[in-house]
Amino acid sequence: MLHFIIVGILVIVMAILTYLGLTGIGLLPVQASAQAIPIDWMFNYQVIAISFLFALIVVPLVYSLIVFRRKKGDTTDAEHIEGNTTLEITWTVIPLFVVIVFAFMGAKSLGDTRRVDPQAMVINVTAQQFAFSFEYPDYGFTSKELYAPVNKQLLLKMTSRDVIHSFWVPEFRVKQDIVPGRFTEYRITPILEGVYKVRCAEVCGGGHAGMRSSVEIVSQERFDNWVKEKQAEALAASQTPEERGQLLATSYGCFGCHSVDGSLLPNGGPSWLGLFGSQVELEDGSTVLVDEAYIIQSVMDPASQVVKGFSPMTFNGTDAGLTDAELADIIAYIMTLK
Ligand code: HEC
Ligand SMILES: [Cu+2]
Repeated sequence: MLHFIIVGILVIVMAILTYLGLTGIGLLPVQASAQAIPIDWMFNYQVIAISFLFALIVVPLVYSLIVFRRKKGDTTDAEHIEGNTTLEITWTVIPLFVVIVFAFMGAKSLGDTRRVDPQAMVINVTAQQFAFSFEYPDYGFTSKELYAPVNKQLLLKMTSRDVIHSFWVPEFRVKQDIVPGRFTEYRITPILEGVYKVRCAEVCGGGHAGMRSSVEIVSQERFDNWVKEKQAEALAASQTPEERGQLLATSYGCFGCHSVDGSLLPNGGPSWLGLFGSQVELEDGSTVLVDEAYIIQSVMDPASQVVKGFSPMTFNGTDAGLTDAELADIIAYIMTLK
């Protein structure tokens, strides 16, 4: 009886130490999603069960090895035991009960992680060897990284162009396969701002290890700004240089001083109509051909060349921070004004 009491105490101590050890080493990264909470809750009870079972097996084993070791010279047989019905019923019923309880807990946590928010923001995810891309159908652009506002459910509709991949952000806990020819859904509600990483969790070829994308969870305000930036980028990419040039000329205020219909604006400069390729007379009496080099010099260093009959242009491209690419677009636009 004394042995049972000692082993019982040792099992409890060992179970507690194992549990503290397992939780102390930080098995899990931060909880960055609402779904991580029920999953970690469930996981915690499993760690408790694991610690107890570990102690229940290892402690009696080691105790027996040490305490009941065969004495020197003792060659007698051990006692023969013919089964114990009470013990067998006990060790069948208790685990059965534990497994049923865990099944209920599992169903509950699964239900919590799958909870649907009808307001969820849809993002279409396409995986291919070896990258993810994220399309935002509500905003009309595609991004290489996943950017999302905090505290808002995301519904990722995922598909693959080639083989099976898997979407896994450890901080979100939930993992979902991405299968070609099929759409799989992944719901997540980020609750912690930060930069995480999605990694492919299904060996998908030679570049599998490098198949990662950044996942950035930000405030709603920063997300809105990012959307605006991305939309502007998408718009610029879909425009011709002439279209961009016209918009740039508007935003830099060129049209306050230059017309495009041949008229002269008060206190302005020459009209841009028919400007490109024409000959202009400068203040010093010389004549120059209007080509790209001349326009660049006129805008970036206005004092160097002043058109006869006009006061020098007060707009200075260099001071205004006009870039070479922007000026090239403006020139492309001026060239269309014939
Ligand atoms: C504040 C009024 C003003 C603004 C704004 C302005 N300009 Fe001018 N621009 C002038 C005047 C005045 C001249 C004529 C005197 C000169 O050549 O310096 C001129 C001349 C020019 C010329 C030479 C034209 C020719 O006939 O040879 C070019 C090219 C030009 N501007 C481009 C631009 C561009 C591009 C912008 C916008 C990024 C711009 N300007 C904004 C007033 C302006
Ligand atoms: Cu992959």
